[in-house]
Amino acid sequence: MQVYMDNNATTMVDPEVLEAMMPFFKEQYGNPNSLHKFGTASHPAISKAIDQAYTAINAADADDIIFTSCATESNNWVLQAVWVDKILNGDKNHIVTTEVEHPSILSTCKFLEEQGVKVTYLPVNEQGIVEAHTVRSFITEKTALVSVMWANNETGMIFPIQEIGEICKEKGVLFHSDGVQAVGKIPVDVQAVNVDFMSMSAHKFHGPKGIGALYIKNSQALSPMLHGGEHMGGRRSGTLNVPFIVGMGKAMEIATTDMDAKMAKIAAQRDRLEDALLEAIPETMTVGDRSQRTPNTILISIRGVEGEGMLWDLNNGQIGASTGSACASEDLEANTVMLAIGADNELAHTGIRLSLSRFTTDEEVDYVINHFKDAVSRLRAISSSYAKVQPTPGGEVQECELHHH
Ligand code: C6P
Repeated sequence: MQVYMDNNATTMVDPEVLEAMMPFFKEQYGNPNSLHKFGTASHPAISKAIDQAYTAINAADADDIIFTSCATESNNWVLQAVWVDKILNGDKNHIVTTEVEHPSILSTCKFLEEQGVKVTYLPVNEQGIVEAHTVRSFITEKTALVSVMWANNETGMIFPIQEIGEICKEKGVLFHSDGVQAVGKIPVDVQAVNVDFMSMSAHKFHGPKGIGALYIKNSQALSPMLHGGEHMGGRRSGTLNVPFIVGMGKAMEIATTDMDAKMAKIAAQRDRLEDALLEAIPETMTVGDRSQRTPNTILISIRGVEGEGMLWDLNNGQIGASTGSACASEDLEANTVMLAIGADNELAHTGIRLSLSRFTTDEEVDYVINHFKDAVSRLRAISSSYAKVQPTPGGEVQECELHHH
């Protein structure tokens, strides 16, 4: 058996999505900007995809959705455009974000700091979220933008976006949210929340990789990052990637149809997996209250079991998981969110992220539970750090910093 439990890194393309995309590779491959029928033939499919996308997040208008190449582009675009529009060509100088954003936000913020922008990286609480009052206390008259993720990729924790949106509205500050890990997993209604911009990536909800979007409330002005032809109304140039746009629209429609039922099934599997691991393996904890997490995510920490070793053992057992975000997993660094929550360095090296999808089966969950238990026994038997925290006869087991659930 092979089990893929890294759906926060990317997901399988839904066969229905792939089927919808296929005609646009070989048959209707014209450039949608061409005036001949090869080009114009794809227009209805593009319009349909935009409709599917804006309906899925309850945007007010089809013009509020701009397709990009990925969420990394969407995130870069918002931050760099706000810098140009409100800081270089305005009287602001400050951006507020969090310590636990994806690198596409954090690295762009570092770049902007080098250009003279002041950036505040808000700390998270012990649950791994930024509280709304913390956001409020750091907004100044010079703040151009607040950028806070909707849900965290490593823990699945959902941020208080509604309240943060209210604060930004009251203070007259633009609000961007990286919605990559929220869209398709929890209800996202961009009109119910005061959000000016929201980033999305299709491959997180069973669409293809290499296509994303930016929601822009009321199509408000935002300098383009890619200059060129008049694609997407001049807002994002580059020949439209028709098959991928069609795939993203279809994937968003499927993901948000009967979402409650789909997510209830995933949450039940996730809860069963989490309960079984916590019960079977002593000195194990998961990060963040389950009720405040996206339904598919577990970040589990196993005292004395180094995350990289665990991944290697899981991989040998045909299980795909990660120690945190996929883009940080090559550098053997401690889990950034666990560090931000206050875990010590050793504990922050023990995090394993398991993320399920609607294609996860009960048999796969059973398989992971069994393999996980065996892997932990194997690795603890050779772990010097685990030996250190074993109870001595009559002694106490060392307490862990994070909560047990
Ligand atoms: N996170 C993870 O393993 P792209 O790569 O551009 O499609 O998506 C980037 C991105 C942006 N924001 C968040 C919150 C994300 O989780 C990701 C992708 C993957 O966690 C790969 S690093």
